[in-house]
Amino acid sequence: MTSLRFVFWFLIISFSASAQKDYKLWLQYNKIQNAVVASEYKTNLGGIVALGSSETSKISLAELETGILDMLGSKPETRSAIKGDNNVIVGSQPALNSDLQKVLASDFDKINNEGFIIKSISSKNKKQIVITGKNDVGVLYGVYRFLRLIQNHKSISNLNIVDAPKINLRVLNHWDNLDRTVERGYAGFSLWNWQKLPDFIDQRYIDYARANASIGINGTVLTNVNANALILTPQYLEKVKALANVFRPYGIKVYLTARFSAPIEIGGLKTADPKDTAVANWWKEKAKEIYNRIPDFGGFLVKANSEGQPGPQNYGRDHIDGANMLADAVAPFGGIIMWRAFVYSEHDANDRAKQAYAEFQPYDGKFKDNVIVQVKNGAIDFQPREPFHPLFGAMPETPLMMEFQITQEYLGFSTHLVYLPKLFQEVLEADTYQKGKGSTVAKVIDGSLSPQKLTGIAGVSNIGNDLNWTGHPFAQANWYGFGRLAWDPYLDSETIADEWLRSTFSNDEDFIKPIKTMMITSREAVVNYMTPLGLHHIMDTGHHYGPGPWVSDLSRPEWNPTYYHKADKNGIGFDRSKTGTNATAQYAQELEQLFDNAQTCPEIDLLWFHHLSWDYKLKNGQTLWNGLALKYQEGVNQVLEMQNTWNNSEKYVDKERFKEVQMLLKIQYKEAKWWRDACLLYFQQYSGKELPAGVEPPIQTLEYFKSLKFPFAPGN
Ligand code: BDP
Repeated sequence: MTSLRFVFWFLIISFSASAQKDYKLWLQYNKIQNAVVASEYKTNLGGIVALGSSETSKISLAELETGILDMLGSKPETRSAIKGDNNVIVGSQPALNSDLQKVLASDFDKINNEGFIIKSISSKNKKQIVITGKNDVGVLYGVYRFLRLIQNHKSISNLNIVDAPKINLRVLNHWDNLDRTVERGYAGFSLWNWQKLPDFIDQRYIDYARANASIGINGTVLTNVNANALILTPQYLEKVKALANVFRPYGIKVYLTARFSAPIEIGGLKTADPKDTAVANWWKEKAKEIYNRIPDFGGFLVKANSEGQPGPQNYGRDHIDGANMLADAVAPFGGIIMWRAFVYSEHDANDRAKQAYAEFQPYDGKFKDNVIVQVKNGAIDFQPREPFHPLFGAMPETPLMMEFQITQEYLGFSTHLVYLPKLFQEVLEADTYQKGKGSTVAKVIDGSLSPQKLTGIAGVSNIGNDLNWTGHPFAQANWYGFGRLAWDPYLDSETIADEWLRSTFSNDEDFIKPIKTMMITSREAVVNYMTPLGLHHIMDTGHHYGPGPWVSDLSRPEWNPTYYHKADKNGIGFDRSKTGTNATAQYAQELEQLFDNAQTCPEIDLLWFHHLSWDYKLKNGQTLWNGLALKYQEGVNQVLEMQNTWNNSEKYVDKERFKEVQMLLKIQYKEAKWWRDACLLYFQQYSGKELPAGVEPPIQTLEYFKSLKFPFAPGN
């Protein structure tokens, strides 16, 4: 009996320790076992001198203390004044003494309001480390960066880090509904427990804010873009206020989605026409009401006249009328409007990829100062790979906000390991040629190409109430990586993977090296086994789970995968060149020419821009059919390799997370084969050709794959 009880408690304790690891994200603060590494830190960390008394300063101090305690096993002395040496002095510029202010003056000139300085200085022959910024949130960011250095076993003996975010609005978009379901959410239900708010503050809200602050995210849109007007009623605004109060000390502002027809639905008006005075006044009053409760409310995110959402066009007005009316309502309080450019219509016979550009480009320069236009990274919809959205190269007079999708709607949900910063980096590095060579998307959105009053980046959140937040332990890296790239869009995704792995799992080089390679490969793997060579949107419709290239019977043409791949006896691909829809003309001339010609078009985008015969010769000498089939196989092989790599890492990882990832990779492998077999069998009907050597023959029939139905696939 006693031994049984012992086993039971042992199981409970080891389960919770492991579960906590999953929960703790990249803030593990693992105890440093290497004595040499630890001793450098201990020498440098004699005491902490914390200046400032705001809530944010208290968080900075507490974080520093727990971080150091967990990693080094003892806490530095807290000193009320700078006595002796080897202190960490933590405080904002105004709180520093005049000597320090002088020493750091030129560094302060280099940073903006959210930036920080981490510097080893020697004052009166005493060695100190200063962590400072212009305000307390900057200091907090500095503290997290400092702790990451220790987490990653980097030296802190001679520090000189001066860093500031390059993009001002670094925002998560939660597609969370008021009933706690999450549109395209694969990690459980919404974190926001509206029923218990405002009185019950879940510890998770605090941990969420902390995780975001640690990577520099400074805004959160709490609600789905397919909005519900109820969030704007007093009852819900009280709840929003409670969340805003939790997030504020972490430097995070709250935003809401505004349903354009709210004046009718909750305001009792007969119209939501943006030119109607009563409507404009209703929004002004609503803004006042919100700002009374939440003085630093960020503003609204709006999806209008898109996929059935109401908008100004319902009243014969346009996006400018709608956005500017709302902009006027929040302007007196310093609020902003994030207006989405994700529009396409079933009544428009034009190529869907061209529609957002056609509609929005002529608006360049016409939005009010506090409007930023939010553009998805590609012209269709968060596919495994898309060429960058042509709007990024075509609206120099308008602030454009990047919208990435962190949740993996089209990339295997939370069951597939896909390291998205690799995708994000590809988009950010893409050259728009707007002002000649080197006009990258990153320079467009950070305002360095054409100066902008607002700069921003949004990521559609992959967070839910799953124990590990994101469903897949490695999906945490996508949240982390989004934050890091939002801070600095020029960072390398490999460096980010390195940081994340060290902070989340282990510093052992024998673990880091192969696992980093696995992460980096994972993005190309998903492209290969789902949509190689520029194919796109061939997922099963509605839920987007699994392959559905055969779907052709939906009422809206552009909801059918057949619309996108156009496979027939003559070949496959969407002709967007001059001979087709001429979508290539939406890009700068340099790119237009490059994309227009199949010979010069990058092969990764080949079938995005061209319809080519099955016998078309690829650069490697293979026919298109063979090349396509081999790509599908390559994707499957890559997942197999990922599995092997992970299996070899067992000794570096706690049991729980090791097992979780192992099981998930098994599912991914199964589903990669499903993708390969279903797509190849389907396309083979048109190519009429055998599978090339090296491609495993499918075990199931096409009919079998077509018969699979998933009425309860999550997130739909
Ligand atoms: C699509 C999603 C849909 C979103 C829409 C959007 O399937 O759930 O509402 O994007 O971004 O990809 O508005």
